[in-house]
Amino acid sequence: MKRPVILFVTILVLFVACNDSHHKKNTTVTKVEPVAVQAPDFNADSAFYFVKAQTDFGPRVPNTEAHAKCAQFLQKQLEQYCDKVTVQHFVTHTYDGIKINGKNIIGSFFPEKERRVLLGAHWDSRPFADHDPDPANWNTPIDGANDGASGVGVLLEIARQLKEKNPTMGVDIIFFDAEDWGTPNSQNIEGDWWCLGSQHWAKNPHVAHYKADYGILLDMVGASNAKFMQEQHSTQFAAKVVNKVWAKAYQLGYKDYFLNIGSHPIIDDHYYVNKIAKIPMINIIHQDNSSSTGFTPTWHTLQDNISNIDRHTLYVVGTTVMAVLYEPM
Ligand code: AHN
Ligand code: ZN
Repeated sequence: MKRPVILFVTILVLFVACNDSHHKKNTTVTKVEPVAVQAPDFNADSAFYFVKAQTDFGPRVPNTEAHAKCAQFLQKQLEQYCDKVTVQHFVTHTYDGIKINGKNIIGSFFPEKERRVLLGAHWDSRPFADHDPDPANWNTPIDGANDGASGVGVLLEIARQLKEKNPTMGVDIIFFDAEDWGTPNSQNIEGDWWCLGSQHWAKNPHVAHYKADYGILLDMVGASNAKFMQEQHSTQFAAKVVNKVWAKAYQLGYKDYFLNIGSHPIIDDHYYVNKIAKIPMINIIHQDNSSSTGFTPTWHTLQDNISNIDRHTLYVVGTTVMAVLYEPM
């Protein structure tokens, strides 16, 4: 080689070597820093598919064929992802005297571990659209895309992710049945008629002496621009869990969804889990103080269908819950 070429090659080798050592140094520095376990990426399309798969069965009203078929679907999905699946059958009756066959469907990761988190949503849908603007629909069952299916869809996607990348603690995903056969506003009937599945489970957990460190319930987590306020029973029973989840959402940039304001108490599945099973469980629920029902305008109407589900809201909720699961307890 001629001298200028040798010089050029020498410079090039030196440059590459220097650059490489610089690179290595950087890598080493990153490695010694304490790195939090990275949560896997929540897939919003997959979650949306899980919501639609449920509404495609039609309204999941207890004692109907759609309800039975959807139960099979949910059980099969959880069997693909979880270490153990338990289907808890129960018989109860509704405020209007109908005997129903209910199923709480539970998927567990690491059932042997003592430190656990309980995640829940209800999988049934309301038998009557009693808040529909058209009175002709007041006895028609609803799809419950948001009211029911959205929470279940997010949790199925979380189950799929947990199988791929195990968390350190045990996790139980519970799909409560018969949440939504509660008394219509128009009728003044006393009694605990909402949340029949969670009431049954709280009195008879699927595992004797079941305990969990904390719980998170998802209810109506699929509408566009959803607003999650700090629901009063959640802060009353599980303030630490509320703070943990809202802080994580803030850190992830979701302050427009998770508002730092309190809101009125809701009787929902988490209420009975707190009250009866004594597990501190919060409710991530979309409340809307500008509407007369306290919920979205589609609540308990025929408009609660798949066309009103927004993938991004599913993503925000799923990403937040998973980030909480993958951070140290
Ligand atoms: C009451 O209206 C008392 N509870 C609402 C719980 C609920 C119904 N969540 C979804 N649908
Ligand atoms: Zn409902």
